[in-house]
Amino acid sequence: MSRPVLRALLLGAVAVASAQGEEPETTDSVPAEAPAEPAAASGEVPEEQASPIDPVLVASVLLPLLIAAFFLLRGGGGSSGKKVVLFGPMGAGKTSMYLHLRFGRAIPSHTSMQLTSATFAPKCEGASGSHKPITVVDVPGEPRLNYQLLAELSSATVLVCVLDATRLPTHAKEAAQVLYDVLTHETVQRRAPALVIAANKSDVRGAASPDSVRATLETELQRVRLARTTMQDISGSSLAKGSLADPDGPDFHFDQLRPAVQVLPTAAGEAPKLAPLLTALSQA
Ligand SMILES: Nc1nc2c(ncn2[C@@H]2O[C@H](COP(=O)(O)OP(=O)(O)OP(=O)(O)O)[C@@H](O)[C@H]2O)c(=O)[nH]1
Ligand SMILES: [Mg+2]
Repeated sequence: MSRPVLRALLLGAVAVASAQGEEPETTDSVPAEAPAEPAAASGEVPEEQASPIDPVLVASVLLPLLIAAFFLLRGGGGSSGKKVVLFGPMGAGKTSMYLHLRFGRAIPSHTSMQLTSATFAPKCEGASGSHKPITVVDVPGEPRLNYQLLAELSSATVLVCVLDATRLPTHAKEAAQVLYDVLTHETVQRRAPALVIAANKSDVRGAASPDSVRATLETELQRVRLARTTMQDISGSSLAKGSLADPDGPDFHFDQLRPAVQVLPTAAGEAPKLAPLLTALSQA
């Protein structure tokens, strides 16, 4: 994100500098019929021949721009600009995941009633490579707070839909509702951020496999699609051809989405089972 800002700052600096270097044609021009200045008659150098650049003005404009550019080049924003948004049904393990990535260990959590966000270098024992700072947003699963999720979409780089793989039938239904809202959102269709499905609580015996999570979610998303598009037909809304919101398209499958969707088994409390998620986040 810093590159366009930096480019804008430097262009601004160049524009200011060149504007200061230009001849002040409009303000100082003298009409052809104007009488000659007395100074010219007396042989003195005319005032307007001197440089029109005011060094103090130029310095006062350029200095703040150059300082800002310096800090941006150093990465003074403290973040690579990557923003990861954790969302999904209540009790799936989003806050547990957020806390583990932030503090590097399992920390007990309970239902969230407000969004949490911070920029940090994620910690996860056993995850390979160094991890640059990223912004992680933990959105509560409470459906009444869905508007908070939608507000995050326009700046998200990676969307992580977390669900409880030990409660697949319920969680797939709930996740499909929110995934439909996300995938049909205008900004997501336009920007196409990466999507990861975290089949969480894979440490528990009987947790559904990633393949099963993928297939169940696809079925539920197709159901939500049919229900919602029928409602849209009744309300007369226009439908984007070929998108998830288009009921005439083929049955929904994640492999219709670009970039490719990953479904990963995770366990928020166990570093080795969180490491693949961190790898996916750093590659996205
Ligand atoms: N066994 C197991 N339990 C987990 C895991 N992740 C979270 N939990 C537990 O599941 C419960 C809910 O976890 P949270 O992280 O609070 O869930 P959440 O998704 O943030 O829920 P909301 O804030 O309500 O949306 C807590 O008791 C966690 O300890 C996991 O991977 N394995
Ligand atoms: Mg939470």
